[in-house]
This record gives sequence, structure tokens and C-alpha cells, in this order.
Amino acid sequence: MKSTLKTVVLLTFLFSSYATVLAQGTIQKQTLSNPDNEPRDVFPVPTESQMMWQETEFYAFFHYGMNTFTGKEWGYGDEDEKIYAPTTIPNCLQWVQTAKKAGMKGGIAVVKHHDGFCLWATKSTEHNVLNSGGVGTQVNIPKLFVEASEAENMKYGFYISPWDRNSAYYGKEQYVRDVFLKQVTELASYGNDQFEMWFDGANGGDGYYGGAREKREIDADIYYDMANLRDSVHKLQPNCVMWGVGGEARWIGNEAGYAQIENWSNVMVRGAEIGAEDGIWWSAGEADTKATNKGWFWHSNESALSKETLYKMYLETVGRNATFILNLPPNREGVLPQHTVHSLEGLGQLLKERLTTDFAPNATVTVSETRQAGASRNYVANNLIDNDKKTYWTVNDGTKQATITLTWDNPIEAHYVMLQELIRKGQRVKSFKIETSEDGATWVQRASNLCKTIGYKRIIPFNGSTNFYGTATTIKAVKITITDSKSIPLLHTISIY
Ligand code: FUL
Repeated sequence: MKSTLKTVVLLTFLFSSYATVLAQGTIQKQTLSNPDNEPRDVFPVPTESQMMWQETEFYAFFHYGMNTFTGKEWGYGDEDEKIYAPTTIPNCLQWVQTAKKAGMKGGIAVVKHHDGFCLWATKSTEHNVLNSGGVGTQVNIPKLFVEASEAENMKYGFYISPWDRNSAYYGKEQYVRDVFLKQVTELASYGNDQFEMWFDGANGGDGYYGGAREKREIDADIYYDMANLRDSVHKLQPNCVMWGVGGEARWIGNEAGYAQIENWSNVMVRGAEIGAEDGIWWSAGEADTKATNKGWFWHSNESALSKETLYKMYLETVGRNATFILNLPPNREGVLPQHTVHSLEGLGQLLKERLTTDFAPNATVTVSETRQAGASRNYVANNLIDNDKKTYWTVNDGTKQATITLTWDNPIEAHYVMLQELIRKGQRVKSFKIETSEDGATWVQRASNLCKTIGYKRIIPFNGSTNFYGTATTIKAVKITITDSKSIPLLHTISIY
């Protein structure tokens, strides 16, 4: 009896001390800190939203609005609302279906350009569709665009110009508080999965400004009340990446449809064209350009760029660690003209023909080094060709150079190698080299002019040209050598097309 009591007292004491110690956090449950031997992140890393945004890769821009009816590119802001006079409701479904045929995964509709005219019935200004001509009063582009995108299983987002050449309040605090943030909040209530909101540079300039007709300039970094702007969007659209002024994705530095050979997704300062190897925050590049030869908006004498030109742009943007937003301007009937549809369908076909048959899964893959496996995760070479972006190959801590070799039983005829880093753990590779062999013994270096950083996705043509598809290269084996990396390299996929 006595000893039972003693045991109970002792156990109670031990348990309560253990509980106290646990509560105070002085001892932890005994587990290995890193049972899977996972490599450490190299900061900065993308957020989950930025990751999903990056995976959207290729999407459309639709510039439609007051300028479509005036023939201007930048309306001054003094346009009579009645000039916007569509005769039929714009066919957003046709816009989205065209984008889909081109291989795009989504689109961004311009719903307010610099002229300040809003393509939905907003309470923030009189300058909106409610005062327009034709059937304009019945047009609500945000609504139509979300419905069309959801019907086609495509992602959607909006362009809303922070610069407003119509508003009397532009340049004053009142504009941001009572006009711009209200408009952004209204827009954020359309659909529940917007992937991007587009805020351009927008430092102001000359404009109508409620009749003042003067020049107003602002400092975009301070003026737009970034904290509230982000909140207005993210509260309603948590996955929405805020491009440009929003700072969560950046401009690639040109509007000609290319990214640089060196392209980091981390940056030190906003707007840096190639990013920065040591950049402290994640803001990946987006390349914006036009699929037609005139402006961003539709013009009566425009024509579309050829499918080969658009394909080259794809290789030099998506294939260089950027996303690609390609502008398709709807006309006054609210549809994409036949010339645009034709080129875009052609592009879609080229992408299918040239970048879908992957030879890599049939290769034998060998590597110079494989990281020691953990309890439930390994880092073997085969992870590179298993069509699973969650599995990856890597090396032991300290190794910054490595070689991956793919060999086929019989020679293949190929045009491209596609490489993907596991950017969830940070972008790392600084330089690499590609060699091919027809016999598995002698090697020829390929496309040395194009190999620099990798990032989310890198597509390298073996012939070193993004202009010329040409004849294929005969390959028995291909060797990829990572020659320098910020830390150990991590790749999740290699494809050979
Ligand atoms: C720029 C604008 O000034 C152009 O008109 C166009 O909308 C382009 C996509 O962004 O900042």
C-alpha cells in the first residue's frame, strides 16, 4: 500500500515536471530534426501564390475599352462616355477560347486604362459604362471575363491603371482613398481565384483631371498606399499576385517579348531587368508584348505577327525563366479579329508539335553525385524524368558543380533541352554547359551563347538559335554540367524535345 502510494506520488511528480519542462520548451520530443535529409532553402523563396502564378507560364492580355472606339493608345481622360458605344455585348468567351488554343493558361483583361474609363458599373466615378452609348450600359467586363474564364477552366486577372487622367482627385490623397482603392476592392470581388492584378508604372503625367488639364506627377512607391492596396486585394483574393506597383512580380524591362539570358527571380530593387543573384526578395519577371503590329488596343489597319515570331518570343520568355503575357486586342465588335485568331492557333500548333514529345523518360540518366537519401525521400537521377515536379535530384552539401548525362539505346533527333530548378527552395544555378554526343564518346558543346541561369524553366535549342528551328541534332547522349551555383543545385525536371 505504502509503496503503491510512493509510486503514484513519484509518477505524478515526474509527469508534472515533464509537462512543466515541455511547456517551458526546454526539452523537445526526441525526433531527428531533418529525417529526410532535405537541403536547406536558399532565400528568398516564392510564396505559394507566386509559385502558382509562375506555373501559369503563358497568358493573354486583352486591351479593350474607350481607346478601342477612339483609335487612341492613351486616352487623355476627357472622352465623352457615349463614345464607348458597343453594338453587341463583347464576346469574352471567344477571347478566352482563342487564348486557350494558343496554349495559354489564362488571361488578364484591361478594365480601366490611363483614361480612367471603367468597364464596369463602379460607384467610384461617373466615368464608367453606366453613362456609355450603344449597349454599353449592359457591359460588365469583369463579370463576363470571369464567367468565360471559369467556363474554359482558364485563370483570370485584371489590369487596372493606377494613373487616372480623368479623375479630378488624381495626385491627391483623396484619389487613392476614395477612388483607386475602392475600384480595386470592387474588382477583387469578381470570381474567387484571381491570379494576377496588373498595376503599371503609373507615375502620372499630363491629363484632363476633371477639367484642370495639367501635369500631375507622383512617387508611385509612396503614393499608392501599398499596405492598403495589398490588403484590398489579398483579403478577397489571397492567391492574387500583384504585378508592378504591387511588387510581387516584376516587369522584364522591355515590351518586345524577351527576357535576358541571365534572369534571377529575386531582386534587390523594384524593376531590375535581370533580377539580382543576391536579391533579397522574390519578384519574378513577366514579359509583356503584343501579338499585333500596331498598339495595345485594336486599330483598323493592324495585322497579326506570324506564328514563328510569336513562337520565338515564347522560347525567349517562358524558356528564360519569365512568364509571358501576350496582348490580343478585341475590336469594336468585341471579338478578336480573324488575323489574330489565325496566328494564335498557329502558335498553339507549333508549341504542340515542337515542345510536347519528350525523349527524356526513355533515357538512362546518370549523375556525378546523388545526395544521401533520407527516411522517406531520395534524390536520385530518375526523379528528373519521372514527370513529378515534387521529386528532385540533388547532391550533398558543399557540392556546387555536377554533371547529368542522359543516354539512349538508339540515337534520337532532338531540338531542345528543358531544365527546371526546384525554385520552391530558391533559385541557385549561376551557369551551366550543354554537350551532346552522337556515339557516347566524343562530345560537342551546344548553345554556349544561351546558357547562364536556369530558374523555374529554361529551354535551350541545341542549334543555339531561337530564330531558326531547322534540322534536328542527332543525339545518343546529352550531358548537362552545372558549372556554378549559389548553393547545391536542385533540379526537378529535364525534358528533351
Ligand atoms: C503600359 C501602358 O502605358 C500601355 O498603354 C499598355 O497598357 C502596357 C501593357 O502597359 O504601361
